Amino acid sequence: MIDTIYALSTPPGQSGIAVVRVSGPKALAGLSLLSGRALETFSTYKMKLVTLTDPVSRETIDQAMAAYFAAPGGFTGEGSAEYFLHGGVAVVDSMLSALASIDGYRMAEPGEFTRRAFENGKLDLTEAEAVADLIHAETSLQKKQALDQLGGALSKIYESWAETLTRSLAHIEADLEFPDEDLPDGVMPQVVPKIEKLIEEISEHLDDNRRGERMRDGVRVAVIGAPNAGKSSLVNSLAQRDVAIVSPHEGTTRDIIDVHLNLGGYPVILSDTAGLRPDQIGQEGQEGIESEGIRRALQKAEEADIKMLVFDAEKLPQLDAHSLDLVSKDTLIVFNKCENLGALPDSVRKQISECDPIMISVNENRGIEELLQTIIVRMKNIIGRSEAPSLTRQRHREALLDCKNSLNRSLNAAMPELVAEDVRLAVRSLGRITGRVDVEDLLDVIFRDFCIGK
Ligand SMILES: Nc1nc2c(ncn2[C@@H]2O[C@H](COP(=O)(O)OP(=O)(O)OP(=O)(O)O)[C@@H](O)[C@H]2O)c(=O)[nH]1
Ligand SMILES: [Mg+2]
Repeated sequence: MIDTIYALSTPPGQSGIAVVRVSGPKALAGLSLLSGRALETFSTYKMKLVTLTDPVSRETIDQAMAAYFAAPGGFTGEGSAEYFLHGGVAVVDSMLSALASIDGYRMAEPGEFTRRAFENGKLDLTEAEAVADLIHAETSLQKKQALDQLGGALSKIYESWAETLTRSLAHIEADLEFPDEDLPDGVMPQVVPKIEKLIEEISEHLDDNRRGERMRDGVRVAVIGAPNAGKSSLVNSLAQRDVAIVSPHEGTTRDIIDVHLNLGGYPVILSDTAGLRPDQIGQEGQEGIESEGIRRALQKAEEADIKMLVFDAEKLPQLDAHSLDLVSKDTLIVFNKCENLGALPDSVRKQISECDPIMISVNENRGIEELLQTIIVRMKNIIGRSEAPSLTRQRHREALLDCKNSLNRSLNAAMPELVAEDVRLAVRSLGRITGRVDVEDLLDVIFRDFCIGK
């Protein structure tokens, strides 16, 4: 018999209400046992005020609201109960220990409720992943992406592709078995254009600048530049809190400091880095720490979606040579400490001619809003252009690439039997994204990322 699982679904600690969730064949029996009421008292989707009593110690646990969802309703698709308790530590503890004492009950693993919903066909895999994304969403746009995916936006695309392929496969197989005299060339002339069109659609879907993944994980913005240019000051100003140490000494920041921000609905990981000081690179001892910091800064710059290069306006017309080496046409150039600067000298403009620099003064809070808007516009260019649903995980990308490879192979296959085999493999790859085909090996990996109680 399947275990009945339970877990606290709200965060541990004090709260107004704590929700404990139970799912499995004994959900209703447990509700009846703890409340001392007959099974028939409870009807599906109805809340009831109950007094819960520990079946072993006979101590009162709490006066609580309880709801029952008969299978196949509710989230998991199996019988389930939810208890809305007073959110105190002792109440929750005694509830969990009472549940543990019931025969056939055990604590749920992370993500196990959602896993059961998947296994009972309530959600496909992309929708189950969207549940985790929705819980982790920190910005409005992340939330929108997760809700769209939960609503089946991705499933619909992959299922329609799988359906097109399955239909083509049926035609090929029918022709292999019962060749049609009226079609001397077989069905391939009809099937090939369909496969070609699908390859094109999959390529377009894949060529999305990793939009969905960036929206899920955050756009990476690295703040780099010479020591003392005011990078940490700028990061603190954008984060609106003191995350990094600021000092008049060069080489204050040694390690990377990542801050997660919400800029205009876009999730951003802003990284403060060590000032680039070429004479420190390759140094040993104390200086070696700075040297390592610089190495990490350069690596961060390399990996970033947006490179923000900060120059010290007080040093003009001198431009830090090491920073200049990192300028490309996509670099976002910022001059800080501009409170006393009129205009940029022509010689300086020439050196950064491809870029449109932004003049700011962190100390006087000038130009920060313009800088913010510029960052947001750049992020829109990177991830926000299209309304089409976008894949959100590397796993989706790999399966789509497999699918595309099989389809490309099918176009060059020597015999219709081999075409059929490749198309069958392509359908399987799509099925692995939504979980329609054997994905047992994937499940542990996917549901491990969930929290307990979901
Ligand atoms: N005049 C002026 N000084 C500033 C401004 N912004 C920062 N500073 C000062 O510049 C100095 C260096 O600032 P930091 O933010 O520590 O510079 P950093 O680029 O992070 O330096 P490192 O971590 O050493 O690479 C501090 O004394 C700041 O107070 C500004 O807009 N105007
Ligand atoms: Mg710093």
